[in-house]
Amino acid sequence: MKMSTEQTLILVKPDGVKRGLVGEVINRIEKNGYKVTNLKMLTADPSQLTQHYAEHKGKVFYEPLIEFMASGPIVAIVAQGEQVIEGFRKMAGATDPANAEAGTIRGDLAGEQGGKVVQNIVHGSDSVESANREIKIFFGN
Ligand code: IDP
Ligand code: MG
Repeated sequence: MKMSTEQTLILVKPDGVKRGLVGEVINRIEKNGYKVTNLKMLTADPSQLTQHYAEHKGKVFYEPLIEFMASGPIVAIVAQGEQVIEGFRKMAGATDPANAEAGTIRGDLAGEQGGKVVQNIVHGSDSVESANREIKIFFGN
């Protein structure tokens, strides 16, 4: 089996912070055997968000997404572990909370948000390249 210790960028989005789910998200990260190696609360500035979500520019949900992500404090977390990138995305569940399975963060905790896909509690990097790029955006070099 291929071993690879990775780092990923996790964001607890403004809905997660407002609803008091920071501890719950961190607890799930640690319970799954991953290590938190960096952590901070911030209100993201527009340049961080446009860089972070550059791949979505032009999509219908892009503007609402940027606006939502700037609407309140977020918590940025670097987590490390064996295949943590894919592992955390499995823990997060499907992008649309309505499709997210029970046992996932979005399935368990974002189900009651009235079909607002944008408010799905967490972000997790989707590849090694994305993780490196996104960690720089929120934690610098
Ligand atoms: P991911 O967060 O599961 O990787 P992406 O497709 O990268 O999903 O989308 C980034 C974020 O944009 C999502 O987490 C969600 O907040 C928002 N989003 C994605 N698709 C939609 C949509 O169809 N409507 C509203 N918001 C969306
Ligand atoms: Mg994504």
